[in-house]
Amino acid sequence: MFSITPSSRLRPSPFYAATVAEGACAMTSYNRMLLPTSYGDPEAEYWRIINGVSMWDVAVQRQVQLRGPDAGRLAQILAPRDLSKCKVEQGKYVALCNHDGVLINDPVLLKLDEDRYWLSIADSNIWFWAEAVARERGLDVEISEPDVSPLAVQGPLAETVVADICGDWVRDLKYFWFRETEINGIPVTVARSGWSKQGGFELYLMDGSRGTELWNIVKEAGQPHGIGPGNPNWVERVESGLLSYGGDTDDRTNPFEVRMGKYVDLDVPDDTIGIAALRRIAAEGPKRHQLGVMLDGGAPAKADFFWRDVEQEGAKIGVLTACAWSWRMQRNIGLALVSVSARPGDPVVVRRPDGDLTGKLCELPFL
Ligand code: THG
Repeated sequence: MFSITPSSRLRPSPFYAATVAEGACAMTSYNRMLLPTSYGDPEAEYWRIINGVSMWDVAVQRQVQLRGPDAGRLAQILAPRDLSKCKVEQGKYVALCNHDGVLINDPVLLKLDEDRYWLSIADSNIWFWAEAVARERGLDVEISEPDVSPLAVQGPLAETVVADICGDWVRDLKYFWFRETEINGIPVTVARSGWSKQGGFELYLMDGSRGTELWNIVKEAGQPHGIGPGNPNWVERVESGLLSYGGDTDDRTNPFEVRMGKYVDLDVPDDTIGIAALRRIAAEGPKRHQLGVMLDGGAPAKADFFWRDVEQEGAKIGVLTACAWSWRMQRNIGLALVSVSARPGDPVVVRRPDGDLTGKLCELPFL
């Protein structure tokens, strides 16, 4: 159909050569990089994550490093979640907001040291934001992008594979905790995390010249367990209700609307960006909420109807932000951002040019 024109604006992932060699055949854009999204057999890629183990190039989850005496202060100013008890080698999922309480990114924050943090970001430029906030507040902290590129190993057998590579200590890592180590002399940070609910790890490669080498080590260790290449899996993430910043959010979405309220602490210091707005929204109650939509019909619907209007009795109540054919549920399921007046169990119509779909709202996650 078309190809992607190479450009020095599109930063290559250290795993780019390896993913092309594996047969990557579809890519999407994310943080001004390319993210492999398919190796040609979506169903096999899906079942590998559900039943086995899969490896993904997620170098697009770029790191914004905060370093210096005020790094911790800046982290707390940026993130409306209490970080005062966050330990070195611990990570936390945080909802970065602007001054109006609008979600601008949902990174994993990693505390590497008392004076060094990474924000492992979703698809928006937090480097500019962190830099501007640090300068405007007169903080003693340096913002940079370190040479760090995550490789995800996900699925029920991921722990076995990563333990074979790194040792049994990885089995004791708690969710979002991490440790720096070496694999065959390659510097990596190993974290128990990843964008799936099937369990797994992320190996943050800290030497971009060794991507193919690390890829091949993981591939070889995973061979006995049927490892194969995959992607931040769209179907699994809809089933599990994992948020896609920018995919499920618009330019006025706040964390309470998209089930991130549990990651917001209203008693963080008053100088945390957006906290005044978040306190007000929490008191008033959000106007929209994210629910699932269980769609009728027993065949996969064409997956081209994102952000379609969702209606109830002929009136628009919100939008469908994602949709997938669930192989486990054998039906089309979607994520919707709808008015709080719409409740689980309500029948809805999803409007699309090639035919409306009917369905029912439901609680998330699906599975
Ligand atoms: N790993 C790393 N960086 C990332 C992502 C990742 N940056 C971008 C993007 N993903 C950030 N978004 C998410 C969304 C959800 C989760 C992690 C990152 C996640 N959520 C679980 C949930 O919602 O159930 C658990 C959260 C919790 O219990 O604290 O894991 O994947 N490095």
